[in-house]
Amino acid sequence: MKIEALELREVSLPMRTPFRTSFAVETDRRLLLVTLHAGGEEGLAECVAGSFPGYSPETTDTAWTILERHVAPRIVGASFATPDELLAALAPIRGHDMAVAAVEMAFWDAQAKALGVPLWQLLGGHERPVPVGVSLGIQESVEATVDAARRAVDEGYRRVKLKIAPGWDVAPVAAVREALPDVPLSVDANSAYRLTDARVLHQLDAFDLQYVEQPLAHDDLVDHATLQEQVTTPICLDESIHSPEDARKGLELGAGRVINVKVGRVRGFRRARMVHDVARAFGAPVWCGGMLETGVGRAANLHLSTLENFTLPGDTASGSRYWTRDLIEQELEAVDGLQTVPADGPGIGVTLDRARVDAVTTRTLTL
Ligand code: OSB
Ligand code: MG
Repeated sequence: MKIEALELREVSLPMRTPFRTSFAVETDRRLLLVTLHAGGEEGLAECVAGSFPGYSPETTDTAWTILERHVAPRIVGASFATPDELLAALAPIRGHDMAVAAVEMAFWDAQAKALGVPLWQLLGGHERPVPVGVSLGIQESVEATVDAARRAVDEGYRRVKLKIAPGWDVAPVAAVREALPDVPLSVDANSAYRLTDARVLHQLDAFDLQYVEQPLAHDDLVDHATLQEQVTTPICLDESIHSPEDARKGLELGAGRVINVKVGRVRGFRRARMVHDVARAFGAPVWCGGMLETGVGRAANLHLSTLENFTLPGDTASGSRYWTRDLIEQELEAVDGLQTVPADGPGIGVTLDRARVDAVTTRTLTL
C-alpha cells in the first residue's frame, strides 16, 4: 500500500472526572489522532502519549515532533506491503514507541479496510464479547473508593482495579475487599514502590488480589523478580514491557506472572501480538490495558482483546465513564461487563464524529 499522506491532529478533551494516579492527575486529555491516507483508504489511530511524562518518557508534544520530523519523512510517498515492512522503515527511530505505534495501527486499519475485513480478523483474533473491568483512580477517601467500587460492580464490570501509592494502599484495599468479598480485585502502583517496601506489598497478599500491577520501577525486571519471590499475589508487568524480548526476560526471570498489553507502549499491533504469543508460551495470561483512550483507541483495544490469550478482563470500560461526548459516532458501552467489538464497517469499525473532533482540535498538520 502506498502512503499518500499522514494527517496529525491534536485534541484536548475534558475528562468527566479527574483521574488520579501515583504519578499525576489527568483533567484534560491531550492526545493525537493520526489518519494515514494509504491505498485510497483512511487508516485511523490514536496516539496514547499523555501531556505529562509520568507514565512514560513520551508526551503528546514529543509524539507530534517525532511523527512530523522523523516518521513522516520515512513513510510518506513510500509503499509497504505489510506492517513489518513499515516497522522496518521506522527501525532507525529508537524508542518513541507510542508515536510509532499510532502510525503502525493506522496502517493496519487501512489494510483491513482495503481488504474489507474487520481489524480483529486481520490481527488473528476471534470475534467474541470482551470482558472488561474498571480502573479506579485514587479517590478522596476510603468511603469514596468503596462507593466507586460498589457502583462499578453494580454496573456489571468484571474486575475492579484500584490505583495505589505509598500511604494509600492497605486501607482502601482492605475496605473494598470487606465490602465486596467476591469481586475480582487488583491494584496498580504505577512504579511507586521500592524493594524496601516489600513488607507493605506483602500485606496485600491478605486480600486475594488477581495481581499487583507494576509495583516497582518503570524500567525494572530484576527487583520485581526478587519481590515476586516474597509475595504470593501475582505481579503484573505494565511499564517494564516494551517488546517481546522484555516479555521473555521478565517471565524467564520470574519478574511477574501476568502482562498488561498496551498497544502504544509496545510500538503497535505487530509487537502487541508478539508479546501476547511470548506470554502464551510461558503460560502467562495477558489483558489489554487502557490509557484513558477516546473511542478510537478503545475500539483498537477491543479488536486486539479478541486474541486468545487475553483471558483477564481489560481496562476497556465504557466511553461514557471518561467523556461527556466522545470523538466517535458509535457508542462503546459495556453491558453486563462485556464490550462488543465495534463492527460499523471494516477495519476498527468506528467513525469520527467530525463536528465533535473539530470542536476540540487544537492543531492539525498534513504531511
Ligand atoms: O497504568 O494502566 C495504567 C491510565 C493512564 C496511564 C496509565 C494507566 C492508566 C489506567 C487507566 O490505569 C486505564 C483506563 O481506564 O484507560
Ligand atoms: Mg498500569
